[in-house]
Amino acid sequence: MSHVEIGGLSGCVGETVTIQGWVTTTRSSGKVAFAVIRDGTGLLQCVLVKSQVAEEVWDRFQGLTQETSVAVTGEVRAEPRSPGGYELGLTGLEVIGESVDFPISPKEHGTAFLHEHRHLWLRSRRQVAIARVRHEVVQAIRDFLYERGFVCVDTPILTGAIGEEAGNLFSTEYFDLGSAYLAQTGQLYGEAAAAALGKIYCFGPTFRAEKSKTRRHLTEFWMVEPEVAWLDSDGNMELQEQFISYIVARALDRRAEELKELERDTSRLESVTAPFPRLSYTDAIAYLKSEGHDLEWGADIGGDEETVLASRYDRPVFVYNYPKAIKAFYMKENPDDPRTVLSNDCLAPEGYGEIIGGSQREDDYDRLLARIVDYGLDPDAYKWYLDLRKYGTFAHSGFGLGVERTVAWICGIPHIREAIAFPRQIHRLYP
Ligand code: NSS
Repeated sequence: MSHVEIGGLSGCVGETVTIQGWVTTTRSSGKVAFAVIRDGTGLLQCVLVKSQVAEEVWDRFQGLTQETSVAVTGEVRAEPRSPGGYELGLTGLEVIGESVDFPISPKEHGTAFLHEHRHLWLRSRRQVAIARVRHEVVQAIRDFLYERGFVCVDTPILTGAIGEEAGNLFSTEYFDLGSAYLAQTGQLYGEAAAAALGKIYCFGPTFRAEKSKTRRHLTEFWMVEPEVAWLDSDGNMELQEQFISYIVARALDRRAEELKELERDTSRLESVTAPFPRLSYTDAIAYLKSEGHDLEWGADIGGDEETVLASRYDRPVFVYNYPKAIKAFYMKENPDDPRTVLSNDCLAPEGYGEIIGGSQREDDYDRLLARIVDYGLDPDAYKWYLDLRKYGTFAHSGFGLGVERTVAWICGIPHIREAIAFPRQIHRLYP
């Protein structure tokens, strides 16, 4: 007799094994009883025949409730009609931990209630499916970059200067050195590392004190940020479309079961292949105006407008070369139109909006210094960053892909907060 995982039962048909897990559902006819057990690797139906087991095992079985943790022993049988394809002819049952009145029953619960019980809600089938898709996305990100020779460089979370914009910083006291900020991005450090290693990426949690309560915003989210020396803005978009296509293909290939559990229309993902359509900001504004949207050149493109633009295509679309005034200080001025910068957003279809922001970086010392001053930032805090333009400046570009937005899109879930195990939002710090 041995302890095995449900996911590993294929080699155990005919053997007697013990499985440890949690009870999801039970039913009994009086003579035969069933329980579905899950252990994180799969689901297993256990069958118990009253006349064939000791009385105390039968009685204990009748007392099982949702989420009781158990060790079940029995013979493994192939059973194509069962979830997972196997069944356990139960002969032994040990209750490890009771579960009285588990708060999340199969009936419908409100969103607020579910989020209050996020630590338990994670066990539900949909949430498990989302977690597995997320895991695949993260692994695909790392594999793609590894295969292409990118070096992972971990950048600091406590930082001394603003990375992205002043409006949504979290700050904390830092000993005698004044304020430290939780990183909004690892990019600036990534640029330094790109000068050492050529192609790098950083991948970690990033923080934005977003006051907005939209379905696309978290205050803590995970971002992967590749940074590449000697790459221009066009090459940057090519890298992005290959990256996204690879991630989506991996999820389709390896997480088909989970996407089915989530009832995702995967035909909408199958069309996600490079190249992606490209639309200049100027053309995007012209199109939106022609569709009756009330916005002028220079305005930011909001979530609703992103949805309108993206819904024209069956795959993500790039909007490139935004006005300088609405973008971050580090983006390179467009030599063909100095009102704009060499930047791009990548908008996912089906209303998911911006999943990537990227740009070519300003590589001229004087221009960058002027931008830093223009944005009201303290040049002293960026002395090290300016050094990158002083000692062997180099054309370089990079981008940041938001993991939760990407996962929400691939899973087809309406709100980003289910794409991370414990979401942090303006009104949520518990659990
Ligand atoms: O602000 S970004 O557009 N760009 C950067 O941070 C650059 N420093 C990236 C770079 O070039 N290395 O954010 C990038 C992505 C954006 O497209 C979203 O997918 C995601 O990060 N993002 C967010 N996800 C969830 N919640 C919030 N608040 C959020 N903000 C950005």
